[in-house]
Amino acid sequence: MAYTVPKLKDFSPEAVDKAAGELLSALGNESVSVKSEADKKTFRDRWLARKDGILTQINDLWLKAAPKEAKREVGQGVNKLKAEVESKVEAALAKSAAAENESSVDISLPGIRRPIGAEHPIIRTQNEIVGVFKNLGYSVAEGPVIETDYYNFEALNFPPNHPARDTQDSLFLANQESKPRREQLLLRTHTSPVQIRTMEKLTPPLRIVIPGKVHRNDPPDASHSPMFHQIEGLAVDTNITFGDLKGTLDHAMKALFGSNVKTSFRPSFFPFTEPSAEMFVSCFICGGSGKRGADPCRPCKQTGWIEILGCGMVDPNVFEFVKHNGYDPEKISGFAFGMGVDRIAMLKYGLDDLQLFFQGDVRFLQQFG
Ligand code: 2NL
Repeated sequence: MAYTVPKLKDFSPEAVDKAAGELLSALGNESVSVKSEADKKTFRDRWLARKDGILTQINDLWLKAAPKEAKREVGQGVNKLKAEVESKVEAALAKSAAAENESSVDISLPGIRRPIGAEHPIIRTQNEIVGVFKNLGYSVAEGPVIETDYYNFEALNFPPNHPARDTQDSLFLANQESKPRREQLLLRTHTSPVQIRTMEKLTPPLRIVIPGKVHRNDPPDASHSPMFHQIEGLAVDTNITFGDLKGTLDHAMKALFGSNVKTSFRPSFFPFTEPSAEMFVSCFICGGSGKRGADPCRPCKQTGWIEILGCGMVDPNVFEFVKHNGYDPEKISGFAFGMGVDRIAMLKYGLDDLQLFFQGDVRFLQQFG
């Protein structure tokens, strides 16, 4: 119930004091809920308005109504009470003004700029390559960057003493010596472990591409980095042939570098494919001539050809590790390929220093916005 000023029957100092106490306590309660500008006006008018505000009512109901002999003392009490009410109302109004300032926004301040970044040129190149294979119906698979020796080497047909298994070439995690070799952890040196992991999960036919970060123990220079990016692909089905490999990769290179590039395959070796090949594309800088005007073409070293990826038919020894999931090398076959995204991005953007990608210099990166 809202407080109303009572009429007094007893005008003794004690009775006036008691009524004053009740009035101040009502004022205290009401001042808590004063928040908005409208609240403030209502609150101020209720207590201080000259016409019928509570202070005016005190004057009428307590002072003017007091009998002659009590007037002096009631007057003193009422004056003291008026002063108190005025100062409490002012304090309540000031307090709610301060709270309002805290929560309000100063729209004259400059805004916070949140510049939109750009796709890193390596990721952009990666997405373009992955996109070409997606259009052919390939799925995208990803996997862990920290791998076991088993997935990174053993299941990929690397012999036990292959140099890549040495710490000279691969980055192993510390304190692994007590574990059996196949459980030892290292930073994956290629994305191939994800192919094995995917074949363990999905039965053939399978068509996947795997983009991701890989690590090797190489000191950084203009063409090396201990961290770089790879995209590998794998197609497994009945009757997959080297002709399928050539047709697929020839199409992919034309989609990436233009329909007039030519492709060429030269014999090579990888532990996980047999036969294996390196694929070259005719130089899309000089058009295959080896020359730029009178100058030698640098990206292809005047040969007219650029080595772009490694590939081959999946070695039956690799399928043996996932034979239990439908990959019987007597029944199915497959091709696989792997390419370095960073090197392709360098060729695409005409860079001669790989390190530019990793230094985070905005003057370099802004050119790709
Ligand atoms: C390169 C060569 C290659 C593969 C990667 C692969 C994976 C499995 C089985 C067979 Cl599970 N092969 N991957 C095959 C040939 C070449 O990469 O120069 N990469 C940068």
